[in-house]
Amino acid sequence: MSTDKPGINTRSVHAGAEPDRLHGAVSVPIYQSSTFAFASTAQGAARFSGDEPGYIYTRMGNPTVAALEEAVTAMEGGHAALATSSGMAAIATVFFAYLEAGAHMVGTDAVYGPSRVIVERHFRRFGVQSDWVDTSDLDTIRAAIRPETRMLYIETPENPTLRLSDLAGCAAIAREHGLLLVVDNTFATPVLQRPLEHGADLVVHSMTKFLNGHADVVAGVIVTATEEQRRTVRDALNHHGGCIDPHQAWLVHRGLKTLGLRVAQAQRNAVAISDLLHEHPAVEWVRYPGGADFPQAGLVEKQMEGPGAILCFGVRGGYEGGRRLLEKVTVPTLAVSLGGVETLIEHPASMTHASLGREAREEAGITDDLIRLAVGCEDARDLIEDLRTALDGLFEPAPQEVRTVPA
Ligand code: LCS
Repeated sequence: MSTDKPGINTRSVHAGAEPDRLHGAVSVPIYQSSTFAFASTAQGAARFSGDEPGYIYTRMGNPTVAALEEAVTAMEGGHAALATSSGMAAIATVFFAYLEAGAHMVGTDAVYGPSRVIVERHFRRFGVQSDWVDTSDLDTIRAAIRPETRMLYIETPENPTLRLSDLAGCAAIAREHGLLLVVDNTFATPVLQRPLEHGADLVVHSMTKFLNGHADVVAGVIVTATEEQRRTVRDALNHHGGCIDPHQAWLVHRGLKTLGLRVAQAQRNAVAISDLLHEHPAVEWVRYPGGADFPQAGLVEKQMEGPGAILCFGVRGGYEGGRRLLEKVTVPTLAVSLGGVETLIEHPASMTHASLGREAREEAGITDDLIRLAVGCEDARDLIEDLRTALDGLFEPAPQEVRTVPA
């Protein structure tokens, strides 16, 4: 690319996508090979020692994977990126790389359930301690830090509560206490938020979500800010083994090229849906970073380029009302996951965040009535009409309450 400062869409389309040198293919070839031939024993040894660049074995690197990694690096403004077999593989690899026996970490309490459970249940067996707190409050973070704290792990916006943490504030605390600041940027995507620009050390994503965008691949990525971090994470990933398959990497890279378009359309839809939910009498509460009543609007302004495409809300009748709504809508699909072209609706307390347990959910504000709506790229008109009909229907008696009049 000849432009000095290409925009985010130019980066997503062109970074890592040079026409191939052999035939000029415009789409990056899929190098579906587990291993790469050496011209000589000397070359094999030189590749292993690092004296000669080049590919060895796909767990340690692959040209199709490298093209995707280059695109993500450019979009996040990082030093390097390492693609993984899932978002959880990315998160587990970061914990594996940086947490040792006796270490302590502080994390956001309302994170994607397994991101917390892996530490509380599994890393704990190896002597890692953790505290999961409301990271939207900087004093709460400070109070949780101990001499042995090594990492501050945040999700902003949080899954599923959509609360935000102040990236620059967290980075300042991390610097002051010598902690590694890791940010899960899955909900915002680099189109709306680039945590490294605010002082984060590492960014992780579930690329299963917006980056791929088509609900057909499970993948993740770790973005580093420095070469030293790249080496540490690369070493952990090589040994931990959560590498991505080249064909999956190619699919994600294809999806990534339309990330900006998809986020813009989904976000427009989410704004329209937020307006409907705010005015509909069957809705008790709504939380959306683009809503006029969003309590952290200043933070959206400060660190995000838009409110995103995910919202959560509760309806009249609590959990039971929500259950009925989930089964009434016809355009959104009742399914977990998010960030695809299709709108998905789910109930976190019984689904994505069930593994946290009731106590942790209540502390984190993941109430039983919370419905998560991950808005896709359909026409707003159709989403609105469908949701309005389903919400209107909540005022009708539930089917089991309907009494038939005997003839
Ligand atoms: N980080 C966030 C913020 C997530 O939402 C997820 C998955 C992960 C990491 C893990 O990524 P994966 O291994 O699935 O690629 N979130 C899901 C969700 O909310 N519904 O289903 C999966």
